Amino acid sequence: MPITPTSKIWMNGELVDWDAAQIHVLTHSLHYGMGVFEGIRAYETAQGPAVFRLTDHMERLHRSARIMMMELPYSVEELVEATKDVVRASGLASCYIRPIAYYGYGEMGLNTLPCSIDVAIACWPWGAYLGDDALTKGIRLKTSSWTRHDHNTMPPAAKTTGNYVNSSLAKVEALKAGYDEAIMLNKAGLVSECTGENVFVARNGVLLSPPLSAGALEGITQDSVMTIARDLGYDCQLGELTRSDVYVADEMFLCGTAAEVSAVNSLDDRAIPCPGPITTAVGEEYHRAIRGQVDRYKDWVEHVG
Ligand code: PPE
Repeated sequence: MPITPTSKIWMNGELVDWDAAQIHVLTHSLHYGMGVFEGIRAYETAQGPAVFRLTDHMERLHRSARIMMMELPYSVEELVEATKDVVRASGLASCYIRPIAYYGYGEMGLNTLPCSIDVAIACWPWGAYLGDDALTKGIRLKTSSWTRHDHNTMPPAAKTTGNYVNSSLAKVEALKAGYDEAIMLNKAGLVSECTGENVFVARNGVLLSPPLSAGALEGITQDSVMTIARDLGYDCQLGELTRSDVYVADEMFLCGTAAEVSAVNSLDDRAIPCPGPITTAVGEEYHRAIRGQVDRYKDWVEHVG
C-alpha cells in the first residue's frame, strides 16, 4: 500500500523531517532481518486524536526486544511520549503508527551483541487494510502452502521483521491465486493465524482463537476482541482449531490493528455464513471502542493531547 508522507519522523530521540529519516544500505537489520516493530492506530475521538492501547503496544515492543536479546535504549514511557509527539506533529486526526527498533550501521556478521540499536517512529494515513467492506461482505481465505514458523525456528511471540518473510510468502501466494488473505497452519497442522491478523471462529455459540502456542502473535486486537465479546455475553476462549473447524464454522473473522475486525466469507472456496451476528456485534463495538465511545474501554484510548 502506497505511503502518504507526513511532516516528521521520530528518530533516536528527535523529530526529523520525513525525507531526512534515511539509513545506510549497510544497516545491519536490513541484511539479517533482526528488528522489532509495532503497528498501532490513532483514531479521532471527541477529545482529539487518541492512540489505541499505545502503552500495551510499547510493552509488546519491549517483550519482542527481550526475546531478541536487544536492549532498547528507550523505556516504554519514553516511547509512548515520542509516539504522541509524532502524531501531534502530523496534524492527522487518525493514522497508522509504525515504531521500529533495529540494529544500525557499523557492524556486519551475525553477532548482534556489538551492534548499535536505532529506534524510529513514523505515522501516516492508512485506510482499511482488507478493503472498505471487509466487515460487511467479508474476504476470501486460502490455506497457505507455507507452514507458520515454529517456536524453535522463529519465536512467534516476538514481532520481528524477519518473521514477516513467512507472512509475505503466504500473502503473495494467496493474492496470486485470487484470494484476499492466507490462513497459516503450524507444523502440527493446526490453525495458527493469518499473515497479519489473528483468527476467530464461532461454532455453536462459542468463539475460539488460536493462542501463542499455536504460533500466533499475542494480538492486542485479539485481546480487545475477547474482552468485548465476553462483555457482550459470548463465550470466548483461546483454543485449538483445525482447518475442518473453519470449513464448518458458523462464522469467522480476522482481527488486527491494521485489519480491525474483518469478516471471512469462505476458506478454500467453502462458504462461511457472512457477516455473522457475533462478527457484526463485536466489530461494531470494536469500532466504537477505538474511538473512545464506550465508557468501560476508555482506558484503552490514550489521548495525544
Ligand atoms: N498476527 C500477525 C502476524 C500480525 O502481523 C498482526 C498485526 C496480528 C496478528 C494482530 O496483532 P495486533 O495488531 O496486536 O492486534 N499486524 C500488523 C502489521 C500489518 C502490516 O501489514 O504491517 C498490524 O495489524 O498493524
